[in-house]
Parts: sequence; C-alpha cells; structure tokens
Amino acid sequence: MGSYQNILVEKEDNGICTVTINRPKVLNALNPETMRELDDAADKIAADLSIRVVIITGSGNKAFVAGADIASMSTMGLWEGREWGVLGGGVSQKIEELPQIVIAAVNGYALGGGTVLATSCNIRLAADNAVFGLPEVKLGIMAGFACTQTLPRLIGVPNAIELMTTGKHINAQEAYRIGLVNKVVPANELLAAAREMAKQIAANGPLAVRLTKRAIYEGLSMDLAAGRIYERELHGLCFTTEDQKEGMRAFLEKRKPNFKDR
Ligand code: CO8
Repeated sequence: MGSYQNILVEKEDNGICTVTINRPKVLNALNPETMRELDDAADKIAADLSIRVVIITGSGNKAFVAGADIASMSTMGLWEGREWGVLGGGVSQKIEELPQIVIAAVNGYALGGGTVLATSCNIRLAADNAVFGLPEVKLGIMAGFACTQTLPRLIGVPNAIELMTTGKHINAQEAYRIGLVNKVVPANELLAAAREMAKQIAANGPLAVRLTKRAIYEGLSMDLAAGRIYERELHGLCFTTEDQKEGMRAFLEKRKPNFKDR
C-alpha cells in the first residue's frame, strides 16, 4: 500500500491495517515528509473499505511519536510555521474522520505532535511505559494541529489547559485517569491488545460501525436537538441494508453473521 520512507503501512486480509511511524533514530518525530506520507496513506486507506480498522503505532519500544521534528521546525518562519500547522491539522482531521475506526497503540513517548496524533485516533490504548505531554510552550510555540480545539472536548478544559500550559509529562495511569486513554496494558501486550480490539470491531456490521462513527463525530458539532434527528435518520438507514437482515437472521438462527458491507 504505497511505498514510503518514514512510515510502514501493512494491510492484512482480515480488515486490519497497521501504520507504523518509522523514524526510530529521532524517536519517530514527525517532519513535513512524514506528515505528507501520512496524508497520502490516509487517502489510500479512506478509499479502501476492505480495511475496517487502522492501528497507528511507533517503531521501536521507546516512543510512539516524540513530537514534531524540532530540527525541521527550528528554522521555520511565520509562513512556514503556518503551513506546517495547516498540514498537521489537515492530517489530524483526516485521520479522525477516516471511514474506518482508528486505534492508537501508544508504545512510549507521545509528546507534542505525538499526543496530538494519538488524540486524532478514535481509540487510544497505552503501554504502561507510555508518556504523554504537550511541551510546545517550553519551545516557545503553542500546541497546534487543532489540539487546542480537540483535546478540551476529549478531556475537558481544566485538564487540557493544564497539560498545554505547564508542558508537563504524564504517565499512562494519569492519562487513563483523565480520560485521555481507553486502557493501559503491559508494554509487551500492547499490539496484541490493539489487534484484539481491532478484530472485535472488524467482525461487526461494517456499515453500522461506519455510521456509528459518523453519528458521534458529526453530532459533536451539532446541538443536541439536531444530533438526535441526525442519529434517527442514520439509524433508519441501517434497516435498509442487507447486513441488518443478515445480522438479525444470524442471531435467530444461532450462527455467526456473514456481513457483506451492503
Ligand atoms: N524532534 C527531533 N528530534 C528528536 C525529537 C523531536 N521531537 N525527540 C527526540 N529526538 C531525537 C533526539 O534529538 C536524539 O537524537 P540524537 O541521538 O541525534 O541526539 C534522539 O531523538 C533520542 O532522543 P534523546 O537522546 O533526547 O532521548 P531521551 O531518552 O534522553 O529523551 C525525550 C527522550 C524525553 C522524548 C526527549 O527526546 C525529548 O524531550 N524530546 C522532545 C520532546 C518534545 O519537545 N516534543 C514536542 C515537539 S513540539 C511539537 O510536537 C509541536 C506539534 C504541533 C506543532 C504545531 C505547529 C503549528
């Protein structure tokens, strides 16, 4: 699935695709080339509905992503910094809005852009050695890639503003406590846990899973009354699908459903 220098994209025939940020010498820091590759991979994944779940992780056992690449940012001026934010914000949004469910398997440092990349995934599993933080202010910039907007929605304003203005690191347990991660698992079980969850999701009605994700994310930008109406229509749509007939028939016939994504 595409040939890249900074990321690995591995598609399996069980509906799972794993994307690994692969710059271990710099703890998988994100430079513009890496972001452009992620952008391209996201487009290809979005177009391939045989992929049901995406797992994003980092190469090696020390880091998920230790942030944006500080060397490449150090010489940016106003315009380059702005364009960098546009690129990163665009990729974050694209990942969040993929038709597939995206699981971050956070295997170590997830700092700055690493916390942001994990935040743009729909589910986060953390290894017990994971470290999160938004140390941008220590470098004289504010957190970006839209995380001043997305993170408060996820963990609340007080937690988000504390992380973004102190720049402090937090461990996996603290990340779990504030609702930043769904689950903490021993580091050597992280990928297996992510794959297990991915398999559970991939076994379900694909249209129902995709519509659920749309209802939740698009509902976040609506008021509650509009969100209720939107959900009602998507819910009704499910009853026009073959998969709804198959899922319910399979239950009544006491067998596993054979979903066709239609
Ligand atoms: N960028 C570039 N290189 C990095 C980065 C990084 N973010 N992180 C680590 N590296 C490199 C180190 O320079 C080092 O390279 P070398 O071996 O050549 O010296 C190598 O990776 C290993 O790192 P360390 O020796 O530092 O490893 P330690 O175990 O001592 O420390 C840490 C690990 C704590 C993760 C430490 O490396 C660190 O603090 N890294 C930087 C973390 C950081 O500040 N990240 C945030 C960057 S800002 C950001 O992400 C902005 C995103 C939003 C931008 C929006 C713009 C509009």
